[in-house]
Order: sequence, then C-alpha cells, then structure tokens
Amino acid sequence: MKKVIAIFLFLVAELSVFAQSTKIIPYPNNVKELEGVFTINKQTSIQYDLFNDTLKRSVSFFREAIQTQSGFRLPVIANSSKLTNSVIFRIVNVDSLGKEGYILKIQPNQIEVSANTQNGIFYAVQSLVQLLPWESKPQNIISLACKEIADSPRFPWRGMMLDCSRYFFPTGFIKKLLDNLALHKINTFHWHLTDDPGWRIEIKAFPELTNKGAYRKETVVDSRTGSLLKFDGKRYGGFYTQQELKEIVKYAADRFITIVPEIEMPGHAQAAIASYPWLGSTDVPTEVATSWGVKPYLYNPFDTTFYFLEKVLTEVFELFPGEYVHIGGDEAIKDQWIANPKIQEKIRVLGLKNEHELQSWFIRRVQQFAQSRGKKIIGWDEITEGGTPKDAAIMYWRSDHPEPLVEAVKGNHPVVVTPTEFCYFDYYQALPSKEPLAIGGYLTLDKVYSFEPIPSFCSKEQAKQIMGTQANLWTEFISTPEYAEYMLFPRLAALAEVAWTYKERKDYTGFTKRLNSLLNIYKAKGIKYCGELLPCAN
Ligand code: TNX
Repeated sequence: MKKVIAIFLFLVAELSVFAQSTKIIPYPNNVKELEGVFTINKQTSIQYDLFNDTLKRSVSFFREAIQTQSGFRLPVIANSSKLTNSVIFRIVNVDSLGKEGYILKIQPNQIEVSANTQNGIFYAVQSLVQLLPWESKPQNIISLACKEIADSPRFPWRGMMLDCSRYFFPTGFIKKLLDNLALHKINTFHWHLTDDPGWRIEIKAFPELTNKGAYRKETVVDSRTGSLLKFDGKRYGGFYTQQELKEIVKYAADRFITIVPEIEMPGHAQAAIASYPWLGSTDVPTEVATSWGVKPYLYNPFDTTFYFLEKVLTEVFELFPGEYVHIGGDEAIKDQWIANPKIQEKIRVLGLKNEHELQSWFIRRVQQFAQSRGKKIIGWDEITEGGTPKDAAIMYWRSDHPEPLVEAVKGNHPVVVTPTEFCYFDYYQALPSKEPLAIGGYLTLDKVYSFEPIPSFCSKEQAKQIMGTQANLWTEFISTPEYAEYMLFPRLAALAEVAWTYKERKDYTGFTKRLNSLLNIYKAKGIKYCGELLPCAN
C-alpha cells in the first residue's frame, strides 16, 4: 500500500512540475500548452495601432529585450497590414482581465498580446521576456513554444520596501531596482525616506533637513556589541534632490510601479529634530543618529510641528502622484512625551487618556490634512494603538502581535500584510556562519514561498480588505547595492509569486525549476543574487 501511495505522490509531483513547464515567475494563473513553435527572426514584425501612444512604451520594452537576445531591432508596422510572422499588440475590453491582466497567445504564425490597459500589456511583455532563451548566447532565431496564457494577479498591492535612511542608495541603483521589480510584476515601491540616521528627501521649505539632516558624523560599526559600540569616525550621508525624485517617479511610472514615499512620524524623527530643534519634545538639542534601534526622539504635538509636516507633505504630494503616503507610526516610545509637562497638559486639554491616544490624535490630524489634499495614508500597525484613524490603511508587520491585524480587519481598514516572519529580507537567508553580517532572524526562500497573506480568521468578505503584501529591506547592515541585491534576490521571486499567483496554483518544486531560468536573466542583468544554498543550485 505504501508503495502505491509513493508512486501516486511521485506522479502527482511530476504532473505538477510538467504543468509548470512554462518558465514564468510569478507563475501565470492560466496556462494552456499548444502544439508547435513561433519563430522570431529578422522578418518578424511588431504590430500595434500606431495612433495608440499608450502601447508604445510597453512595446518598446519588448523590442529592447529582443535586441539584447538577437542583436536585431524588429520593425514596427501599423495594425493588420500583415498577419503572419508578427507580434500583435491590442487593447481589448475583457472584464475578467481587470486592470492588470493580459492574454498572451503564442501560435505558429503569430503572437497575440492583448489587455484592457497598458499595465496588462506591460505584464504580458514581462512574461514574454521571461520566455526568451536566456540560457544561451544571443541568437539570430528565437523559438518560442506555443501556448495560451490568460493571466491576472491575485493582489493589487505587490510591493517592496527599501530603507534609504540607514544607508543611502544612489539613483542609478534605484532605477536598476525598479527594472528588476517590474520583471517580477511588482507594482509598488515603498520608499523609506526619513528616519533617525538620515533625512533623504529635499524639501524646499526646510533646507536644513538635507543640509544637516542628511548627514551623520559617523556610523556604528557593529551594533551587536551592546554598550561597547564602535564607530567608524567617517561622515556619511546623501539625499535625493527633487529633480532626481521627479525622474525616478517617471521611471517607475513607465514600468507601472507606484512609489509610496514614507515620511516617518511621530517617532524615527531624530534627523528632522536635529535639523530643526523646535520640532522636538525636549529642550536638549540632538544630532543625526549614528547608530540603529529605537530612539526616544518624537515630534512634539504642537501647531508648529503640524505647520512643518503640512509643508513637507505638500511637497511630497506634488512629487509623488500615487494615492497613498506612508506616515510611519512605528516604534514611537513615549518617554519624551511622558516627561514633558507641556505635552502632558496638551493630553489633558484634548481630553485624551494617555500618550497612545495622543499619537492617534496626531496621526488623525495628519490624515485629515492628507484627505483634504485627496491623499490616503498608510501606517505601520502601531497606528492602531489608541484608536485607528478613520480611513487609514494598515501595514501589518509585527508577527508576534496579531491583535492589530485582527483590529484592522474588523475595523474595515485596508491592510498590507508584511510580517517579519515571512517578509523581512534583512534577515539571514542561509546559515549565519556562511553569510555576511545581518540584523538577525532566519528567512529562507521556501519559507517566503510558503507565506499566505490572507489571515485564517478572515471571512470571504474580510479577505477583500487584504490589499496584498510586500518584502521589506531594512538596511542597518546593508550598506551597498550589491549586498541589497544579494538579500533581495531570489527571495523577491518567491514573494512575487505569493502576491501574484493564486494559492491553488503555487507549487514550490515547480517554482525552483522555473527559478533556474530566472537566474539566467539575473545573470544577464548583472544582479548579484544569493546563489549559494539555493535548492536549484545543484
Ligand atoms: C523594525 S518594521 C523597524 C525598523 C527596523 C527593522 C529591522 C518597522 C516598522 N520598524 O525600524 O529597521 O525592524 O528589522
């Protein structure tokens, strides 16, 4: 009997691997393998309605990929003048495809790409690009196996967060990262731009934020040494000018990625308070933080602070056109609010019970300002403490504190589920002894893959509040682009599949096989991924 079960399980496993022979990550939600191949050669033409400017961008990504693969640039012609040996792009109107879905039909005589929107066309192109023969050198003829894919994502928020405060990452790296997010059909780049060790966004109304706040006098070398901290003695810093930010926002939009900027409050505000001491909650001036961890510096809750934050946010809203702004809200220990008699008086005058309610009042005030400018706020799950501001979205991160997740869902708030246990890519991914120094934790590729973003307590109706998930790359221990890539890839491939592919379609064995092909693209693109200890490395 045992033998029969073993043979059965083997066959099921084989079948599922066979079913996933289409080497696309994240795996499409509908694939039908067809007979035959389509051959791309010098005579293959690209066709689309040349008056439809919106298609031009996505089509050009496809042309560029073919040029890299084959060395030739495919001619573009107007729609329907030639039907064979063509790749035809069309905007259609198919309800089931939604905003980001697409159909990709590879037949022996033509490839048809269709979607309701340019976003969908772009994702079809990403799938097509992954099907190219990256395992071999550029070729004159490219053969693609025929198939029909009808695909659309499980979640609308498929994200990745990068902390650029602890370490600053140059614009060239951010652009490369955006390219690579797009390859994985990630559509949200959450950009952590302010924190204690550095303010990274130019704000014209408050130049000291970057004159002063973007630089620290030195950096802790190994913060695990407890009270015996060692410092490198070197000034460190940098920031993004508004001109650079505008370029990056456009670069992201061209790849259908929305940037969600994060301006931390009321805590993680030491760099801002170092720049403008009147924002602080004590009379003792401070400097930009030189080490990591939770610092006591909080903005004070007086009108001058809101004047400041509203000016800052007005500039932020102009730079970032997306609907959400992230207002942080995490790890705001209340010592300075407790110790300040004027702040205690404010709590009394406002009729609040304690400092948690003051934080909630603070965030609500910012939320109302954002709302008046047509923006929504999202905050880390601590913003549920003392009462969740109405209409705020919650970013759930504390795996060991499930209460805010339950409260957010019950309170009808949209939620992005990004718990430390599955989504913290600053954690080790292999045995710590074999890896560069990291913050701690242990998050392997298969563990990321096993993540289910919809909490088991959710009803079908409540599940709709889960907007999606994201990977978080905090950078206390990640000071270079190379190391950031090592921590991100290929774990991001696993998370992308969690966010895009329906639960029933996921298959880790199939994923690791397909990952072998994706690694060839990583190599071609010069991504310094973590190749060691991968299940597919042998
Ligand atoms: C917690 S996640 C933080 C960050 C740290 C991170 C390190 C969150 C909202 N706050 O400030 O960088 O842990 O893993």
